[in-house]
Amino acid sequence: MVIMCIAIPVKILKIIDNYATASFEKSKTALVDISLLDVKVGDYVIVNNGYGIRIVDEEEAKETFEIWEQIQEMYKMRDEIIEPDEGEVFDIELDENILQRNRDLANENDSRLRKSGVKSFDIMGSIGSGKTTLLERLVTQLKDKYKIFVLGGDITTTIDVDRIAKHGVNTLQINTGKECHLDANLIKKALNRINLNEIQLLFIENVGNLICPGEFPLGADRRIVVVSVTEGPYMIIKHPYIFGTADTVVINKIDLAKIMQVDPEKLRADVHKINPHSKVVFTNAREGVGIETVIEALKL
Ligand SMILES: Nc1nc2c(ncn2[C@@H]2O[C@H](COP(=O)(O)OP(=O)(O)O)[C@@H](O)[C@H]2O)c(=O)[nH]1
Ligand SMILES: [Mg+2]
Repeated sequence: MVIMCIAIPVKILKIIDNYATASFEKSKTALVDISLLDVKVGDYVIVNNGYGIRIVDEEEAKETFEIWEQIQEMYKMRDEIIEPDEGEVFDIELDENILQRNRDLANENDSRLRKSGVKSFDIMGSIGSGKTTLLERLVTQLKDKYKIFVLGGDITTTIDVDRIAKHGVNTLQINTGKECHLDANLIKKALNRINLNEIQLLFIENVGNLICPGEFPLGADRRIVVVSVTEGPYMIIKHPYIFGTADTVVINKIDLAKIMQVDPEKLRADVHKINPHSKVVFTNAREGVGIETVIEALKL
């Protein structure tokens, strides 16, 4: 089977600093990071993971739109599920330059944080898994021992950082707009606004998602994934990439395990199948159960 990748260009409508609004598929608009390109209003741009990566001329853009329309017609007619042949991997277009650029910036963030003696933690997990509740518990227990700063990543709103700020620690919100993850560039910008010599711990709550954040290291010392038993028995085996990158996995809402008929020990075994070195901790973050063990796992 041949799988073709087609990148659909967007048309730049309005430029605000490093960002632009752009139109695609006739009536939809998107926010694009144009820091990699020198674009002007009216240009057509190929976008990958929110970054404009290449300017294309109008003729090429129109040809691509025509192909895209034909593909959509084909999809309308299709009612079967296409599966890869044995050993075949679907070609999901991910520009290696973007990922490499992110890794370079993550390394910069990492050395900057280390130079200032700041220990940093990237907290990932689905929406509602309990990331903010866990953070509230962690900052409550650790704030007398360490100077803590919390960065909150969300598509929009400051609800989570407001919850954490109530515990008397400094916070900063990063709104990603439409992006499903934080990236090292956003963290770099946030670090410019923090006096790193005045803090000892930096917690970063990533955008609620189990797929995208895995691909975008931020430069934090440790990566923590929070998964709750209410997400069902298959969340871990379905997302091997992100669990493969986690130093610590927090299995939360264990108070609901029986009701959900999910065996936390089975989830622990799933993590260790993917990542034998990952530490696994069971918590009920709402009631504060298991928080000491998380703190030990983080060596704090
Ligand atoms: N029963 C139970 N509820 C929890 C637990 N941890 C978090 N919650 C609840 O789950 C919901 C989502 O939690 P939140 O921390 O906002 O999740 P986030 O989206 O990952 O930051 C809130 O209503 C929390 O009170 C837990 O261990 N047990
Ligand atoms: Mg949250």
